Amino acid sequence: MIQMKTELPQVFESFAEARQNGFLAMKKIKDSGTGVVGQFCTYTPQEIFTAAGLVCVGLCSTSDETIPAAEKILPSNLCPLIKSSYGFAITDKCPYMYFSDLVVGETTCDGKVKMYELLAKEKNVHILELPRRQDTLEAKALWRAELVRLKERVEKDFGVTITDDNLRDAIRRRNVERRLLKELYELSQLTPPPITGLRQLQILFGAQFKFDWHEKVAEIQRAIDSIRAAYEAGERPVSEAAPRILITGCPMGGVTEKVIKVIEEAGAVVVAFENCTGAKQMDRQCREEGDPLTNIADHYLQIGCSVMTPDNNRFELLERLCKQFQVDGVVEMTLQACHTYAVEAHSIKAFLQEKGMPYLQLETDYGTADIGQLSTRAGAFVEML
Ligand code: BJ8
Repeated sequence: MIQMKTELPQVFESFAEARQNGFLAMKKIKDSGTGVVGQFCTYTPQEIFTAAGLVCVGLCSTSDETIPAAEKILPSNLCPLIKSSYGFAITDKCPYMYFSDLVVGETTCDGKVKMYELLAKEKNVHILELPRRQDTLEAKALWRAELVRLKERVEKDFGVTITDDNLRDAIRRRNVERRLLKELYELSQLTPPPITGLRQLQILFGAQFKFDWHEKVAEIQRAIDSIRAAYEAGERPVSEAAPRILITGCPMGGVTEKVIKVIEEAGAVVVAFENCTGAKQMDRQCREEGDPLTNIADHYLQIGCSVMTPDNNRFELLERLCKQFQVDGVVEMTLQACHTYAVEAHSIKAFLQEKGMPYLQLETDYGTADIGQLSTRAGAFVEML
């Protein structure tokens, strides 16, 4: 087991603490009269809400607490992320969902799209039509038009006007966050890395529940400084011999931290996250010069995800991160019944094997019953690296 000794500044709370503290902050935001937008997906262009003076919060749920309630309506053989998120909406158990004045979803996977139709009976929902192609002029034009439609909806619902200057400022702010979070996770390029994968995930996951931009960037900067200082002072929380793992696949956080735990308990260390909790969001900067809405549209449309066809950007990022972080093996986490990631896993495996990169796919759900089995498979994988 890898020991973590580095003293952690505030942004390094546990998942539960990060969400809990975020709830309190969200209550204050609502009390102050600020509007809140809930989002489910990395394709959601946060800059539009920031430009409108709104706060946006991630609604993807990460526990099985509300799945039984959701299964009264949704089929049980559906992705746990969808069931859990819907369950939190209908039971009012997620304060973020409860406080959201507008919920934005995209036409990503079929399960989410149909869930949003049901959610629209409970909440004020706006659906963005996300193209499945990233490289055609038609797809780019459709996506930009969808962002115009979203901007107009936000202006109408919240009684605000969003100017180009507002959008430019929002891009600049979000770029600062991306740059800092990237700087933070790139610390794990070091050998040995200065933090465990679990800690890295906690930072990346926790950062989304910091709603004051100035406080958030200051906290991330403090985190970077303290990790660097501890490392320079000789702290080595991870063994130099620990095999270096990259995580890809479905979004992670909350209960799925079990996947990181079994890998690190087997003696390896997770150095990079290619998935939506990690590099996928932070790797690129949004262009700041030129038409801001076109820049935002172009930026988000290029995110690699298995809902795209072809999904070249995911493969490109994966290959680049493997080299950059000197990865010894890739673990893909797929959630049960996530067809797009499960089918694409075949191509990812072939792609990596061609490059001589060991690969393991772990399918899981939001329960804890499979921890023993995950542990056995992760242990065998780490042993052969
Ligand atoms: S950009 S990964 S957040 S779509 S809900 S696809 S797990 S069956 S979350 Fe996603 Fe946006 Fe892509 Fe990221 Fe599968 Fe479940 Fe669908 Fe899911």
